[in-house]
Amino acid sequence: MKTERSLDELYRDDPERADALAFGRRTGTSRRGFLEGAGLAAFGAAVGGSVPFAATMPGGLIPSALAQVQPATPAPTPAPAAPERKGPQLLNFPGKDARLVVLGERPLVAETPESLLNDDTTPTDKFFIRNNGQIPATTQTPEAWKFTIDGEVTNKLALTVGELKSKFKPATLRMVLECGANGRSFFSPPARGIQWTHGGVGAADWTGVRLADLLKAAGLKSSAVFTGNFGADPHLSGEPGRQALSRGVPIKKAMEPHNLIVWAMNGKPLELIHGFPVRLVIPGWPGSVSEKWLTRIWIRDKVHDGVGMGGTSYRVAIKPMVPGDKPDEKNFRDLESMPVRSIITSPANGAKFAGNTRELKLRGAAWAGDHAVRAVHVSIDFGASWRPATLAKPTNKYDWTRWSATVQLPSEGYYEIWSRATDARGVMQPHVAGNWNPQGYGGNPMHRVAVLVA
Ligand SMILES: Nc1nc2c(c(=O)[nH]1)N[C@H]1C(S)=C(S)[C@@H](COP(=O)(O)O)O[C@H]1N2
Ligand SMILES: [Mo]
Repeated sequence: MKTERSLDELYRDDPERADALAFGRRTGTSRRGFLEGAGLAAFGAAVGGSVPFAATMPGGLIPSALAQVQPATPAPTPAPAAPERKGPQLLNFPGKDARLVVLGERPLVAETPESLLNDDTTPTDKFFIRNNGQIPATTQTPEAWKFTIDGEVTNKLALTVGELKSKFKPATLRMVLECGANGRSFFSPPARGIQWTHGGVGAADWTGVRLADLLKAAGLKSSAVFTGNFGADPHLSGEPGRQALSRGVPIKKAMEPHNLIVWAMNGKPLELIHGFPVRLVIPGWPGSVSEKWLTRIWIRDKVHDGVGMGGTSYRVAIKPMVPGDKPDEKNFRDLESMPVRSIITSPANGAKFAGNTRELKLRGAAWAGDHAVRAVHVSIDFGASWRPATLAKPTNKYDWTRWSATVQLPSEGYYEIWSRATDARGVMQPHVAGNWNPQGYGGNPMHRVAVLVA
């Protein structure tokens, strides 16, 4: 086999052609689909080790070792002749870990590499950031910050944070907050928007008052249908009165006892970037319903129609659509519960181990929106065999499930570790992001990390 470029350059520039070279796919012939012969040698050279489970390595799948560096946005066409290797842009933000990856600068968006999510509770400095507008300036003392609950209520509430803290009973819960578009980068053809991998997620200890207690105090009328959540962040354009994001949930979801209006994250006052002085945390659903810098909850008599509702925003296809097709808006429904997902948080993708290593200890997390996690399985042979991981008990509903497993390696070489979670209903993570939709919601393929034992 003649390679004009190294296999990893080829994978970066033209994954399909690289797969064809490595896996011996030829136009018009049925491909073998497995790594053999010259392709195996070239692949081994590119990743720096032999592939013990080459016999079960499927074609058509970019090896994880070569798929690490993804451009933030789909490459422009035509591709430049000699693209320079661009690593991820790292975050430089006060109070934040400098290894977070910037996915957008205006508005500021950053995700957490999976290996930084190895703590049972995600430290605030490692927690992902998702803004849709500007970061508001808050000069007020938090206690004086006012928010209202109005609309279809019998007793409109206007509360300061001071009153919220003194008049209602607080609760602290460890709960997952996950961006609705987590996993978007795995869609093919690429979906529009911020290209999240698996890192738009974290599980923090949230302290606040139950939203249901406040809604009861406000007295919901029988006409109450939906919440409309509003925050103080100015729109990117700076136009006064224009919302950056204003989503909501049906009253039934709003009344669940885990929803909180929080002022503390991991035992400290909320950081400004996470919604200081108060935000909603409505777990299990797209993070966008957890309004930061909360100013108002407008109880609506119909489905809320704020910024980020309707169209194809935070919505998935009801009937599967042809990937890349123009959407028919009537074929969409709101994404409610987030899908089941697992991540491997140790070892990190690209980790190298001494050649005599024959046992690896794995750690990770799994969660499934409104559902519990029933099982997590891991594979080191490209999915030919799976073994169950040990699950730790979540601290409460909407906490993630931490998992661990030990795997034995037959020899040195290149391995991919795959993790796959199953929710309480028996729904499993797929190999690839399915149910394509233009803005890429619901993409939850298995997580894969590459390790080299050499
Ligand atoms: N006011 C306001 N609230 C918001 C947003 C926003 O842009 N403005 N972004 C939402 C989205 S899309 C997500 S995923 C979460 C992210 O919360 P974090 O930045 O604290 O991680 O906040 C949500 N709340
Ligand atoms: Mo989000």
